[in-house]
Amino acid sequence: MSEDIRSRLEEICSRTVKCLEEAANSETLNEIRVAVLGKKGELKELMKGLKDVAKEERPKVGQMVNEARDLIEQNIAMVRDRIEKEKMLYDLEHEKLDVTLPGRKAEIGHRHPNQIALEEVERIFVGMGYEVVEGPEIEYDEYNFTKLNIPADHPAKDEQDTFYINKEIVLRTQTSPVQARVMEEGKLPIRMISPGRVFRSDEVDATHSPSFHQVEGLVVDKNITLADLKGTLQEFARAVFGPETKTKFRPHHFPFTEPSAEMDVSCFKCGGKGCRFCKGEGWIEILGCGMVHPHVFEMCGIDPNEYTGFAFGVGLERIALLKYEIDDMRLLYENDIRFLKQF
Ligand code: 2U9
Repeated sequence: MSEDIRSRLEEICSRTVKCLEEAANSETLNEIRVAVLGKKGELKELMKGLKDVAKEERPKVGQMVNEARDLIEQNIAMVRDRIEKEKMLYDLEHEKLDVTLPGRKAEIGHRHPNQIALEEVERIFVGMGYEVVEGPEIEYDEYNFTKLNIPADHPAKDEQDTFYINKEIVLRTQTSPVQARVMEEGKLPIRMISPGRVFRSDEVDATHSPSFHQVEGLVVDKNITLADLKGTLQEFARAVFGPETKTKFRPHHFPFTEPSAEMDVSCFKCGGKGCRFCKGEGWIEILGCGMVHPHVFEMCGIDPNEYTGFAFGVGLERIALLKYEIDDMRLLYENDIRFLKQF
């Protein structure tokens, strides 16, 4: 019986070695390995016959099977080596790398027009000695409205205009609460701008969005007057729209400033004569401003008899739209690469 197994083993070994020699790729090699050494392979099948072998002969037969397995495994390793080398040589010969081909151009990002406008506004005010301060987008009603002298029955507090998280917490509708917090800290004088995202419950159209950006400014010191406000904002307008820019202050109303005004700049397209860009007016509205209301000072812990100050607010998108002559605000939010790559 053991002689019978020996001759079958010899036959399996010589046949397998011959097949391995002819194997041309790793798939064939694997098929051979599974057929002979696999769970249902020829050697496993042969081992099933071990039960018919006399007990004293079983160790000898077991050793013969192990030797046959070792021999086949060694041959598989040799052939795998040979196939890998052949493949490498083939690849080296056939895969050609043309080092003279031009590289692929990487897409380089662009600053968003809002970001360009913001950096310009920051540069101008930092140049005048202002600090840039940011604050939370989710605010207490108290900081967003009450401390800014906006009374409970003011229309801006309506749910139609403001996003409420709950009765006391809102998405800030302006960045003024940042200034209110700085005033409360009590370090005077103050010369600051606060840029950031604000939220109003507006429908989306070419000039409105429920989320946009503002830059607000605040100066508080002894003897600050309306002349300081006018001089500062005039300087700002000339830095943004050119040295020939004229400014005009029209009386207005804001609850947090008294007196209040809106500032127009002479149209930088027609120099003030009137054109399509300024809708024939010669002037373009840019920002709101005013002297800080004494009530606001009191609510933020500053004595209005000792200190005065001015504040202003400008929509960042408005500056970006005007500067780059973009006629629809929605373009600023869509992040279409064809639009953004122009800046
Ligand atoms: C404090 C006191 C006063 C901030 C001001 C404006 C005028 C203003 C608008 C511009 C366009 C909002 O984005 S917009 O719609 N803002 O007109 N903002 S004065 O006054 C302050 C701020 C903080 C403590």
